Amino acid sequence: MKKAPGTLARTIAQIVASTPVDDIHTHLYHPEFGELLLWGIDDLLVYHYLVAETFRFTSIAYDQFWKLSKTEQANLIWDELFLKHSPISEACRGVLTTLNRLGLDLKKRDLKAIRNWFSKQNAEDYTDRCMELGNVRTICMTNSPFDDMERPVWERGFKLDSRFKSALRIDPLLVTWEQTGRRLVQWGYKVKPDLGIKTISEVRRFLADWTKRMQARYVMVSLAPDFAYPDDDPCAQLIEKAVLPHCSDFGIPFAIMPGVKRAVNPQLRLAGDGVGRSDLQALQNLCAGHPQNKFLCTILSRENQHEAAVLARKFRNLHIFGCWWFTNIPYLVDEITRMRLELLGLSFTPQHSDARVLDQLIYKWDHSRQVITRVLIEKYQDLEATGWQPNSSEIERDVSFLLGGSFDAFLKM
Ligand code: RAT
Ligand code: ZN
Repeated sequence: MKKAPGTLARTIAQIVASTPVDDIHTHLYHPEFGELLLWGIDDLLVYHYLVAETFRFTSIAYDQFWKLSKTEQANLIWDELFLKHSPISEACRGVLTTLNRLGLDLKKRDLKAIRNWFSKQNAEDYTDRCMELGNVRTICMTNSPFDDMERPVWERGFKLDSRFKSALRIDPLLVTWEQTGRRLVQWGYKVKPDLGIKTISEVRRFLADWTKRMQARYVMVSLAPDFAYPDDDPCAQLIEKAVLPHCSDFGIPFAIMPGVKRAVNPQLRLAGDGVGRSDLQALQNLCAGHPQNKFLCTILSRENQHEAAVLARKFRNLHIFGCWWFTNIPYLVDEITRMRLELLGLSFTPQHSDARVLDQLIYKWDHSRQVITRVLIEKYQDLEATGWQPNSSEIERDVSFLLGGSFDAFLKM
């Protein structure tokens, strides 16, 4: 029997909305981590994406802004981005989607009343609420032994809630080896600047200790656009001699995130990073030269997206994920997801939230699901036009593969 027009689209929309997602890269923490877990209206407003946007409208000196309290910064951001201009950017819209889905009244534009509502929430229950509203099943944290607030929590030990997964972040180890080597010495690892055999084995001991302590699902680094591999610099040498053997020993992927130009404008602090096009020859060399290793990759520049998807066609030890940071805007999520589906079928992970503030789970997933739905409707309609009729259990299977299953299968591969 022929389906009524619109049925397929409705089925897909309903399935995407109701399928829980495994969020594979965030900057969120379990409430056990105390102040490291950010949530609530002021943290939503001082999100570094919004800080960068605010400086486009105000002439306040950078120093003066940083001297303000969090509430004062939030007030200024609310004023400039929400009251004096319409909050059209993706990051602004995100705050509104979040508040709206929480049931707050936006018509009054009353920041005080919103703050008042948040003051009645507590971190544990609010975590459940945000995960429920975002329909998020698991949250993968970004865990750094180099973070002085985070390290003691791991050293003390705690029982991790099974909804929270961890990933070991090692930027300082690879990007600023000299300083980091000195820290490793302080922590009892016998390393020297030269990267000789003894040093490499101590770096591996460090990676093993932290992978075990965190039960890390993968090891992760963000890299500058000029990252080259192979190379003589400490970053490439450490990857080759310590990180890759470590990952293959533990059977976990190495996630590389190329394309970030750190501190393009240092006065903006966390908001001051930029983007550049990467030479993906390095990624090709990694995948081709280390077939026993698995690589996860998300790339910051739009210009690299097509080449990355083609590389994933060539190397099954490469799993492409997410529309990262500056590419997480509906316009580019649409383009990138469409292109990846056309080149890779379902063998990638379309999105991660990169949420830094718990509440952002709501909007990041709401907005991403909207785009994924739109693209999938078109793709399944194209199938239908050939006479192949996708049924709802097949669509459910596919969507759950996209929202975490494909990543899981890659981890188990
Ligand atoms: O998206 C972000 O919040 C960035 O500041 C970065 O944290 C980025 O996602 C990263 O993981 O380096
Ligand atoms: Zn991130």
